Amino acid sequence: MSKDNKNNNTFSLTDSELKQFRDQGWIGPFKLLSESEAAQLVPELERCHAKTRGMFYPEKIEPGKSYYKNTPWFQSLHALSPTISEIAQRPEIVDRVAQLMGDDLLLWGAIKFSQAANKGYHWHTDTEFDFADGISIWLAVEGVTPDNALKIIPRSDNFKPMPEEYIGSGKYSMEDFSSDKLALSLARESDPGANIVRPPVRDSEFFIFRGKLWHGSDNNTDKTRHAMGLRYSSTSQSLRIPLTYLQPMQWDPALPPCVLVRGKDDYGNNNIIEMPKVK
Ligand SMILES: O=C(O)CCC(=O)C(=O)O
Repeated sequence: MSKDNKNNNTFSLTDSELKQFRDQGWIGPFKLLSESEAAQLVPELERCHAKTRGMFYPEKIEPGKSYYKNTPWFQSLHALSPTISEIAQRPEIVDRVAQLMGDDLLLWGAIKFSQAANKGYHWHTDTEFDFADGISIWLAVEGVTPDNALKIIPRSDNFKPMPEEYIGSGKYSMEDFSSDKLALSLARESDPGANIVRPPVRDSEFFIFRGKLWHGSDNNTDKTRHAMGLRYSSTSQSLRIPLTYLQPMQWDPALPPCVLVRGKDDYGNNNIIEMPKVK
């Protein structure tokens, strides 16, 4: 299976962007959507997310059972919507991601991240990226300003222990990790120069970050804000649906739907689907 390689990317990264990504693990913001596309994306994310069970980790995992045979994974909205799939394959994203990860690329995650007023998501890393190298995109869709965008800790992808290891050991709870102060003080045990950064994205713009960076969110406004997360990996990786978010990991027997967005698949490790067509 192959898709046209595009060696002369329209959206080339500058030397300083490449250096920032190498040194800090993130770059952006970059413009993606028009105002009307952003407005139409919110109901589309809601419509597709409603077809999933939402964020779900079974309390007791039955060996061999697939929890995703009949219900789509909440991270697979690209497989449910031609609109979402098309946005996730735009050259504004794929040209840049290909420069960071090579030309044989899969899109394997599209997620709705909505946070109501004064809500957020505790500091964490995405466990999927312990087992598959990859890149995340955070696209601001509605109600996002540089003051309530996703927070990251640059360079933290190799910091140990990770939040999940602290939580798994029982030393801290998820609620404890809502605190910037705690996350930063633990990150500084790995790197005394660590800091929290909010990439200055506004609606319709995205930033790119290494999948394993520590990140968290808080929406300190009185309105819901909407974002979309996208995930990309090289075709050499083996992508799986986690049934847990703490070690030891367990995986669903069903493979996540992936779209080949650039290049070819020489590995056959993944469940590659045809892109849903825009009607
Ligand atoms: O936007 C949020 O609130 C959470 C985002 C997130 O966890 C992610 O991008 O992986």
